[in-house]
Amino acid sequence: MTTYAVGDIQGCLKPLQCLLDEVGFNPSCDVLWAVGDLVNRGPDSLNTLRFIDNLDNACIAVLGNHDLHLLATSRDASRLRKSDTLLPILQADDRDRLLANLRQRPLAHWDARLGILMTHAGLPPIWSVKQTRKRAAEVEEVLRCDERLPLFLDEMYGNEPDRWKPSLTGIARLRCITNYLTRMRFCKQDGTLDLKSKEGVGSAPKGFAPWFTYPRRDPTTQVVFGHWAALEANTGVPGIHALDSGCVWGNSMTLMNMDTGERHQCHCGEPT
Ligand SMILES: [Mn+2]
Repeated sequence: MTTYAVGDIQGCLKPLQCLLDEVGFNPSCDVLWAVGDLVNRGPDSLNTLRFIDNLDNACIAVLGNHDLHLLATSRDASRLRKSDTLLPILQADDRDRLLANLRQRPLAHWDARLGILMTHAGLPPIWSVKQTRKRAAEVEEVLRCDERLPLFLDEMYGNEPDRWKPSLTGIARLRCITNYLTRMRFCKQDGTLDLKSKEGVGSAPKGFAPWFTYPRRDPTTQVVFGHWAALEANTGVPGIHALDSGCVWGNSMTLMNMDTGERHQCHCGEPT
């Protein structure tokens, strides 16, 4: 049994299948982790979602900001933006099943055997792994609750509050947790988020730094994450594994063997 992790797929099904073929992925004994943003911007989000669902227990995917955006557009299609490529999912015969399965997925996945935490954006330096899992579970509970989901989807957008406080309540608390786990890139030592800058580590606003450059609460814990294509799948920090290599932007997709650390890249999605 081998555990693999793949970066942001964003509807790029062909490179994903190419990588799985390359390593001889066997769903009856191997496991694929996906760091979230399964869908959007890329060419085939609908079949990507079907493919991931069909892997069943052989795939563990955490939710990214684009996956949450899909859930929000399914409630109100006027939220679709010009650059979104989500319409085929919303119009598919099996949309209800696909969206119901997506809602069940976690925001954080912890593997005690490997000592690795996976979230879409990373591990907030102000939180321990235990706190991160607990706070992720607060949002997961709402995603799975028919009564509470609509309000969350209506109110989840926004950059405020930009700093975690344990005293936060209600929708502000849920939005803040969601932003840390699905949108974080740069933050301050006290956890204050900057959610506007998207470029590489050199583009940090004054007083901010990439989240992974701060000492972490659990130094022996490894982290695997995506979301930040400008890092080109490299943080320079041992044990902090960035996997988004910007496949959807015409670059390669990255698959990592989490047991050996070996990385594979597929260039078949690149324009020829
Ligand atoms: Mn993302």
